[in-house]
Amino acid sequence: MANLEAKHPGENEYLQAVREVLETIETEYNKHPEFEAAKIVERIVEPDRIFKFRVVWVDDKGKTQVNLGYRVQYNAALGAYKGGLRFHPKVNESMLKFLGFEQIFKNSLTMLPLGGGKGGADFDPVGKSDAEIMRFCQAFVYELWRNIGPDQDSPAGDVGVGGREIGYMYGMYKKLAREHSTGALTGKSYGWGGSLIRPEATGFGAIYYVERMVKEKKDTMKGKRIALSGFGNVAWGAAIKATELGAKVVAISGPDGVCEIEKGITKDMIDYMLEMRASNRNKVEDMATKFPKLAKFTAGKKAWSVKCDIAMPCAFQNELDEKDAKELLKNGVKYVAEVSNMGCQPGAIAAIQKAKVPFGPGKAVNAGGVATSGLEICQNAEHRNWTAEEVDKNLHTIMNNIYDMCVEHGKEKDGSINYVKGANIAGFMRVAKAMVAQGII
Ligand code: 2IT
Repeated sequence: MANLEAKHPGENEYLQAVREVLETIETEYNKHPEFEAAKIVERIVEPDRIFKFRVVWVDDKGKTQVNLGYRVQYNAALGAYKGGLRFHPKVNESMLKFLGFEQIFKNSLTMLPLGGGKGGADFDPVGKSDAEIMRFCQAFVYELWRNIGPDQDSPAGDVGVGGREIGYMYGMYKKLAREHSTGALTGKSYGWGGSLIRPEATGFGAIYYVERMVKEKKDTMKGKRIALSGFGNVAWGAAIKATELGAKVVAISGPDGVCEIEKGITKDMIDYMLEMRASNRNKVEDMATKFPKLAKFTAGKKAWSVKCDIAMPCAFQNELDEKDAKELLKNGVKYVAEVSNMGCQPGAIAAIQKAKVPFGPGKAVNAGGVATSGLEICQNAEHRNWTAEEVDKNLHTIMNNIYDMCVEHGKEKDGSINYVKGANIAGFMRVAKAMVAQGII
């Protein structure tokens, strides 16, 4: 860590993600002299390569705009690079390196042949018109297309990139590459290469994992109060499945504040989340404006201020801090599951674990998204569409398997389960063994 800090000063998100993994795998790692001999840790913490490029486009007023685009190809021991694209004004190399690093282990946990990667741009979709989004996406792919492909690197969505953006990028990719029906990008819409259930997959997978955490305590999802942060694709999928299982989503949030939904979110409200995202306004207050009798908006508050049994950060890294964790614990939270990548700060995780409240880490809980991207690539390769039931069944099996691996590697002497340690060790071992077997490259 000292070497890395000296080499990459100020890359805080990246250093945070690496530290968490190294701390939890250390004991297990030291049992394997072959890892040390092949310098697996020193190799795995550095990306294979990073593409960094200028993206130039013209806005609706005819003005030239310049952004920075990136693709971090992190580790290909298990397969072609795979991971989302994030469009957000705060995107920088450190953020994408942390996300790419996490993606290696997450993809490993799915047991699919997926390497780790991530990318994006410092482009802010908030307030942009549809035409501006299209021009930006086209300009982004114009630069990146030679470095992606189903057997090379397959991007998908992340914060700020959903079905619409993938559509524009895929259209441009096909035009340039003259390739069709490919898994060069995933998260495509159904009908032209997309997989059913991919939009729901991150949220569904997260709830499948949480259901196992709840069952582990001989408890039930029925009637549980769930607080979700955000109102994007991930929170949307989680809200659908949680409601289906009889739980009550009592809070969603946005950068502007929180909407408290005392009676639990309804189907109409879940559907409206999609419109809120498509509007590019990024305001959760819109839910309370549309459903004034059901949702109460409070400006400046987080979802964690609402009393809940299960807290699920679904928005952005480091969104839940130690103070939030203490507030949740004071209000009797029973389970915390990170759905955003690195959604909880280290102090928050420590406080939750110290209180013996089960804590599920993002790289395990949210792996259903990339897993279903992997299933989309399978469908593209065999020129076939699976039914929603087939995809969902595969997703559920993968999430159960991930849960089992986390328990196997995370069981402590006192019988409690350290899901963070379990996920990191299980994810790491598969990659490390593959790297040793494939030689010094
Ligand atoms: O963080 C993630 O796993 C994603 N944004 C999805 C990546 C993917 O390739 O589906």
